[in-house]
Amino acid sequence: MRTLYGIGYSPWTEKARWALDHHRVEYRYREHTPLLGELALRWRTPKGSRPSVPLLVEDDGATTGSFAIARRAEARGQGAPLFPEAALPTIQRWEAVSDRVLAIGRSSVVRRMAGSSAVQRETLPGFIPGPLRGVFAPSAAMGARFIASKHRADSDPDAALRETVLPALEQLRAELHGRPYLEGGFTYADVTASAMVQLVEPVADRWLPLGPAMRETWRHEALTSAFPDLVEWRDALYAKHRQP
Ligand SMILES: N[C@@H](CCC(=O)N[C@@H](CS)C(=O)NCC(=O)O)C(=O)O
Repeated sequence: MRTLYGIGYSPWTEKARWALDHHRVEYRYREHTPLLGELALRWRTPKGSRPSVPLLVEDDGATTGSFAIARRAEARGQGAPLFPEAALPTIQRWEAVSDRVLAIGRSSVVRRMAGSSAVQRETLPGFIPGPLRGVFAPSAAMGARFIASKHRADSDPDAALRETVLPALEQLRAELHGRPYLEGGFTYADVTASAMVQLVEPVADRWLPLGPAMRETWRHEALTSAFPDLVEWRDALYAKHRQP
């Protein structure tokens, strides 16, 4: 059975799931637990690739990275293409920006996670029963620190937000210019660019469920006030193109 390993709150995992669902590719989803799941992740990752999720494991091999998984979904699945030839330069440009912005988001989230036992409890694996979640919360904090060191988290995520995220969102606003799509129709450029809006205001639980503490951790009040149009754009994309 085709299996996608991911992290439920990660926008990279969401990009891969969106593409797989768009192309109606069947798969089962398995949650990856940072640190605890590292050995299994390394074992499943193809030689020469960096072990990270999302990771798609199929009978004939494994694909790592949201972009490669989305392309694989397009090759395997059905429905309107997300990677039309003419849109490739736009898609690749926004993919690079999105990857950098999401890395800053991860740095910011893992830093906040390390100091919040509420977020730590929410991100523990589901099999840990309610009364024990407080006891196990520090293991989630260790997982967050592990991610920070493995992915070399920005030492000053707030500065990176100002210097990189803000201009990226302004650029997105300018390029959209009030239109529903970055290209003539819905493409992966919209999927990858809209993932950045998760740092502004996480999308509703209906699409990507988050615990209340994790939701607050992603959200940036100043960005929410500055970019309501991008939140509206992202929500309209989800309403039209994302199956719950
Ligand atoms: N460029 C990659 C980035 C993937 C990535 O950074 N994944 C992180 C998400 S936090 C991860 O795997 N973290 C868990 C771990 O490394 O154990 C993509 O598009 O999928």
